[in-house]
Amino acid sequence: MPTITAFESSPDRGKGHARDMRVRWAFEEVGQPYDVRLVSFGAMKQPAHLALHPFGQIPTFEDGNLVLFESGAIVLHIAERHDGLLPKDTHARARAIAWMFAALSTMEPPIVELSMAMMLERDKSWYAERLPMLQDRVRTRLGELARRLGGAGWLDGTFSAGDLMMVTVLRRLNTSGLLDEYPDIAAYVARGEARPAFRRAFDAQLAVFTAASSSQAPH
Ligand code: GTB
Repeated sequence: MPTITAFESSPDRGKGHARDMRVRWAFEEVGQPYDVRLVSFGAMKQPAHLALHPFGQIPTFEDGNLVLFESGAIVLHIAERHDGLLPKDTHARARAIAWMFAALSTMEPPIVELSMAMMLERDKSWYAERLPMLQDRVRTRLGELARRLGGAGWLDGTFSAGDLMMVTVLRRLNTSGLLDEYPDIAAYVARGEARPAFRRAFDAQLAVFTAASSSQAPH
């Protein structure tokens, strides 16, 4: 059974924003059981974990003697080895992979920049001035994505790994208020979150947070 790593105690308090969520979701979509090894922030920077992940992060993936890092590479590996996340048609498959890259390299950077600022920079003198600029960079991408998506259910026909990746990236905006400005995108994210495989993955990562917080609660 493949094993992935995830935060022992996720800073998002179980909201499913850490990048193990997309890997869990991919496993659930294809019906592949998996194990999870939880790692602390300290352990991530120790040699044993650095041997799996050169940047000392989660998630990692181990299956037999294959070790992978980078959530995109892990999801692609799962999608290539199981039915359900990539179309059989060669061109449709290539387009689904292009959407995975679009999610990771076009949409995710400005979204992460905004969410990091909202998490870590609120008390800084520059925050009020910087925030609208970061929001507008995200709006530009959301507007472009909304134009392509229109009222369609998924990005390119049937649900694929491209949608899985895009929905996990867009979810990071859930508390920003920006998704409300793009109803087709908000509906798209909600559609992804309503999939039974998403719910199972979400509940699994939430259970880690719930168990960690109850074990730390004063007795
Ligand atoms: N490009 C890599 C990938 O896609 O796998 C990025 C991996 C990554 O950023 N991992 C993060 C990590 O291990 C966890 S997901 N960080 C620890 C470190 O770098 O020392 C990023 C994340 C963290 C917290 C929240 N949150 O609190 O909402 C959301 C996302």
